[in-house]
Amino acid sequence: MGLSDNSILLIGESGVGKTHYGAQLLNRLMNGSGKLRMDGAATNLEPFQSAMGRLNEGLPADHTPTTTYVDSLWPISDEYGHKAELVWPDYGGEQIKAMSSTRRIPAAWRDRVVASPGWLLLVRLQQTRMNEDMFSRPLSDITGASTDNREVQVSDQARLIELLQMLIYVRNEVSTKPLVSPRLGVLLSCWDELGADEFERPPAQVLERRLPMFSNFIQSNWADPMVMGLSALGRALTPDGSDMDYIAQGPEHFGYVVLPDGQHTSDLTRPIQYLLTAGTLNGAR
Ligand SMILES: Nc1nc2c(ncn2[C@@H]2O[C@H](COP(=O)(O)OP(=O)(O)OP(=O)(O)O)[C@@H](O)[C@H]2O)c(=O)[nH]1
Ligand SMILES: [Mg+2]
Repeated sequence: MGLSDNSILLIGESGVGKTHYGAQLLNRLMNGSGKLRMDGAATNLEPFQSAMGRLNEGLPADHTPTTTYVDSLWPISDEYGHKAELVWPDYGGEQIKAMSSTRRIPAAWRDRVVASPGWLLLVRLQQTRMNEDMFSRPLSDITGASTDNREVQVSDQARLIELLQMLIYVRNEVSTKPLVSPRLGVLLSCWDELGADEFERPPAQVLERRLPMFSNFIQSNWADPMVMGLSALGRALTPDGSDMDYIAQGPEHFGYVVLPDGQHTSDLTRPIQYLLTAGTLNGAR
């Protein structure tokens, strides 16, 4: 069995929170209070360690350089002693946007897409625009509104759908039935940025409200897509001044995951546990 059997393909454009989640997740794994914990020596921790250092000072970490790609190897085990080797990447999110806009997938990415049994897509709703299109208004309203030479942009929902379609295509999944493999998880990141009316809702409902076309796409193409919420930090941090609570209590006391039923838990390992459960972790093979 290759290591890649337990890799998670973490997919997220720039600024969605990949690095901060990685740092907080690593911290939780090492503290061992969640469903999954570190079980052995992890390697390639540099990108996350520097982010953890910043969080310890109550400050946010930096944007990851565009060309960076690092795979960190984390040997983990669950509460029943099942072991897995998690391959957790950190990279500049522009690589994802470039794939969408050029419709080209670099060879290294292609291998990851083909090999990984689980895809975890991070979407930050605050960063996605809901364009007016024929799904939100009658077509006649829209075509009447603006006229000549308008720049046509693909909506954020359409871009996310195209991205997943490209990845499915590369993987050569030709079945007409909803996909069972790869498993798909959608994590709505920076959940703390949502308004009070959405904060307590189940994540799948929020996704359906905000990105209805994308939500339909994943529900009809995957047999059992997971949708969860994530606030890796629990609140916003700013580079202008240290968050004193972070310094006093430590970053491990902040951050939560919103489970499919809308419940909040401080166990940041839950989305990973969920994605791996159908694979090797529970001894299915
Ligand atoms: N409010 C809030 N902000 C967050 C959270 N997680 C990350 N952020 C902020 O979101 C911004 C982007 O987070 P990163 O983790 O750097 O995003 P990334 O996906 O690694 O981005 P690239 O490195 O550019 O690919 C940073 O300014 C963080 O402070 C969160 O849970 N809540
Ligand atoms: Mg980053």
